[in-house]
Amino acid sequence: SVIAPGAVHVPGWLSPERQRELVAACRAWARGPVPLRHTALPGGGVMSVRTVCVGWHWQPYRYSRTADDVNGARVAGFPGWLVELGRTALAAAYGQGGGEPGRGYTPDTALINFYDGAARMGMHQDKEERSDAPVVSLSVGDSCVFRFGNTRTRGRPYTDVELASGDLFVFGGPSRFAYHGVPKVYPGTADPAAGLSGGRLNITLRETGLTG
Ligand code: MD3
Ligand code: FE
Repeated sequence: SVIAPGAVHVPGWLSPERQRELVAACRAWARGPVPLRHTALPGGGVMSVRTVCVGWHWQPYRYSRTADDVNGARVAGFPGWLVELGRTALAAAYGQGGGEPGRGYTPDTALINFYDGAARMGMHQDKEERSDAPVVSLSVGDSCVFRFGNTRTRGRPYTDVELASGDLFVFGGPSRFAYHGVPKVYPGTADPAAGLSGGRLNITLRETGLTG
């Protein structure tokens, strides 16, 4: 369903098999070359979510190829099957045109966030990318409240949407630079078939617009 212009929610898009494959891939990335960890913030705090990146490493507030704020290692390469998954997701949300005729979607980074029952993500915009290509979000495991706001302030007006295991959400066009966050996770709501024993996994695919 369309939540706002360019923001499309497709509940249950990932099959249980696809969810298990994603969980397995994320487990492997979480072990290295850069480990899953709480991202350190410039003010001295840490995010409650744990994150690992593929393709490009995100740290507040830039992308690099090496995880200079973690262990200095070069991040894992972005696999071709994840590009294909991104394109299929875009087609499912926007239709076969992909929303942007004449231009292929080629995500080159994935941010993988793991939420335990207490983890949250405050309202923020994603502005580090040098591209206005859509962001593809895939959820696995426990359900959560996803808060989708506006492009001007982190406060109201916003819309709360429940995201469950297997859901696809695409944010393009005017929604690409909207404030958004995750104010609550519902522990114990995951479908065991997804292969996660607890918590919530969110994978976002993006085009950084960077080269090198
Ligand atoms: C709307 N992640 O990684 S996914 C993030 O569930 C992030 O882990 C949340 O916000 C999560 O930056 C929300 C949905 C999402 C992701 C990126 C967006 C919505 C977005 C970028 C622009 C607009
Ligand atoms: Fe975000």
